[in-house]
Amino acid sequence: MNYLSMVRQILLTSFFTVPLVTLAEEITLPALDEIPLSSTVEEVSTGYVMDQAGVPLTGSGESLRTTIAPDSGELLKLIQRARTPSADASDTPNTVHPGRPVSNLMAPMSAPPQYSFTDCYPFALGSGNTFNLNSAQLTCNNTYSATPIKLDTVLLDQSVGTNYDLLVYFYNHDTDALEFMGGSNNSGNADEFFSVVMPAGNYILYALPQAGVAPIEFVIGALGWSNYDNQEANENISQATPVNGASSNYVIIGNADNPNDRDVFLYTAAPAQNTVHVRLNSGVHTLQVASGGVWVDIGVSGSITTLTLANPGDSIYLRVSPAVGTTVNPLINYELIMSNPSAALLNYSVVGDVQPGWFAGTEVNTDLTFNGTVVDALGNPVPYADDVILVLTSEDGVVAEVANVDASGNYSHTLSVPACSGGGFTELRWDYANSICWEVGYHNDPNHIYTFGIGTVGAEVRYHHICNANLRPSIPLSNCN
Ligand SMILES: [Ca+2]
Ligand SMILES: [Ca+2]
Ligand SMILES: [Ca+2]
Repeated sequence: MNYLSMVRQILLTSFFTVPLVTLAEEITLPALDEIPLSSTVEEVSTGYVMDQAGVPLTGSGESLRTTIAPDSGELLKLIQRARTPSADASDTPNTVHPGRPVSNLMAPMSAPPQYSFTDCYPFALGSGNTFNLNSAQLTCNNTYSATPIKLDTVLLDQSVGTNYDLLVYFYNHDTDALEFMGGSNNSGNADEFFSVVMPAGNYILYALPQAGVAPIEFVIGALGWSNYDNQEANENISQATPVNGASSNYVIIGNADNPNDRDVFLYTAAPAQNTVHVRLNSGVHTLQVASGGVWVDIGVSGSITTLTLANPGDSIYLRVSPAVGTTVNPLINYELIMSNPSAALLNYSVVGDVQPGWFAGTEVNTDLTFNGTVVDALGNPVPYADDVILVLTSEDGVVAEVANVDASGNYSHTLSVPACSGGGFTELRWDYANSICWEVGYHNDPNHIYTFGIGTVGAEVRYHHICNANLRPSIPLSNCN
């Protein structure tokens, strides 16, 4: 299909927030036939997610089927500029200067060349092109970035009866290939949004007509962001980053690269798992879960929330957004944990602070240290598990603490034993390491108990509380016991 023959009248107004650099070379793009669309919006389950008490999580948030809402200042500015044209470029933006050198001195030395494209209308990042057409026809739009960016593309304000879709391509300056990056194909005249991380270079945005009755009006344009995290782009459920509870547990470090940024994750539970532990650490981000067709806020930052799925192996969408009322700073990271529950402790040890090997059993003066790794039912480490309970008892009371578990599921946590008080008794103990006899003073009950486990579960184990020890070098091994 040669779409050029379809062009009858185009009234184009292009708005530049920064001047376009000199165009070094004009490229003729290949004809577009049967363009693949891969960005259909997924239908999310309308099932409910339950909290720990089994109560469905519900809220009055926005519907899941909307993509990013144009609610940021940046997008609103873009739309506003497009709505209030100040000049009429009248189909003349493609001035060709073959052979002229690139003069983009602001770009790094390694920046790819910037091109113009035959019958393609340029726009600067942060702006867009406004079209008013007499017939439904494909329009080509191009822009450029000297560095890799996350590109937020939009196709907005389609007139009644118009249905255009948005297609985004990267022009590969090394291979001359036009690489399809994705797009958006909402029905009717609904706005189209598509975000994608782009290499440095030239970007082509097509507005592809599906229906239209003159006058056909719409705006197409893009914003660019440099401070994106390695999870991008994942702005909505159709672009969700997949994570699989059967494979691993997750600690995601991310940021909000702009006020529109939404980081959406599709978590699929392992086949036998019907609970998911989630935790967001951040003072400037909000965590939500899709439940019953809306986004529902989850809990307090820094604490684990247990979500109960309707069925084992179900999938849920989780979304991190800039918190309402905060100023977006891409340099402030959040930490999102998604994991199976704790199921077992591996490689554990309990170590007293009396040199091991001196005496029989676990002997403690003031400190007892618990070590180990928390794993889920599949044997994967559970990051930041909050349910490893350590308990010890003595005549002076019970000490119970929750172990501090790190991102790798490991813990090394020391409990302080209540100091010796009241009565006691002494025994002679041979120190095999140093071949010498000690007179050891024990707390009056020699059989103190420690337990450890997940939740309150734990085997009872004895330890011996040493209050003091004095050398008795004159007593031989035969008498030292
Ligand atoms: Ca559409
Ligand atoms: Ca992000
Ligand atoms: Ca995102």
